[in-house]
Amino acid sequence: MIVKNVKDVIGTAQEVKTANWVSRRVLLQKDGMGFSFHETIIFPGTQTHIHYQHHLEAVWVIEGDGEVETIADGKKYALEPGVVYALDRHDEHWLRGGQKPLRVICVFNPPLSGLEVHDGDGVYPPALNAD
Ligand code: 9YT
Repeated sequence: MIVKNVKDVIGTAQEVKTANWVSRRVLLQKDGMGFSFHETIIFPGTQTHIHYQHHLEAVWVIEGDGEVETIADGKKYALEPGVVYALDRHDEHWLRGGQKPLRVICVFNPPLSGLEVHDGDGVYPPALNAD
């Protein structure tokens, strides 16, 4: 059995930071679960273009506030604790932080290897994720 604490990821290579968010990737491809499992904090007032063309992602909001907008239809969904969204169609979207840090738990299938950040099109590459 694998037992980890997110505190042990902070400050390591498994904590990936950008201008808009920090992601603590607690379970990764190397853990052999078939998914990766992250705690992510979206910074207030930020806007991130995301399009996971090679992954499915589910997101569970734990605290804070924000908004997700699907680009194909312009629909906006308020994010608050308890909300779950799943990008079951590789949905291209905007992710916006609100007034307070937005803390979410994310699952990626296939799993991330650990180092990924979004490219200019909001994509994580598949090449790092070959099992
Ligand atoms: C919710 C979301 O997609 N945030 C961007 C970062 C991502 N969750 C990650 O790499 O952990």
